[in-house]
Amino acid sequence: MKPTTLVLRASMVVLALAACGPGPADDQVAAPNPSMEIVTPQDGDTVSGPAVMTRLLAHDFVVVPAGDTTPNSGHFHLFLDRDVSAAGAPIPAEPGHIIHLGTGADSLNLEVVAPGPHRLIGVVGDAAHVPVQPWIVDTVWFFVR
Ligand SMILES: [Cu+2]
Repeated sequence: MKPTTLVLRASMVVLALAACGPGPADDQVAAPNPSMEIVTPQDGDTVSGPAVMTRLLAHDFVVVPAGDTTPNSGHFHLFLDRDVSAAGAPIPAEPGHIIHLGTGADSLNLEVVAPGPHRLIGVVGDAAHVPVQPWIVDTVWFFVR
């Protein structure tokens, strides 16, 4: 048997084992693949102002209050018509524009949003408000009439 054939056969065995999924003796847990979703408003929505309700959804991570260091967790932040802040530094706060959902909430009523087009970016930050890396973000554009 040629060495290349051996390597190919060995990788096929590895692939076959990986495809079997967890067995009774397999205590490995799949690595989390966290993401977030801005459910409301949806991208492209036109909504009545001035108050705009936002609802957020966490996929494959735990939403906790700021300061909670549970592994694979974080809290939501909203950037309304602002670019996201730098990686590696705490997210600032700017009333009406950069908002921490530090209680672990997954919804927020933006009380005064001017008529016109808006961009809303959701970012998950860690216990110290630093954006989780790799980024957990979602962006929607919406219009307030
Ligand atoms: Cu925060």
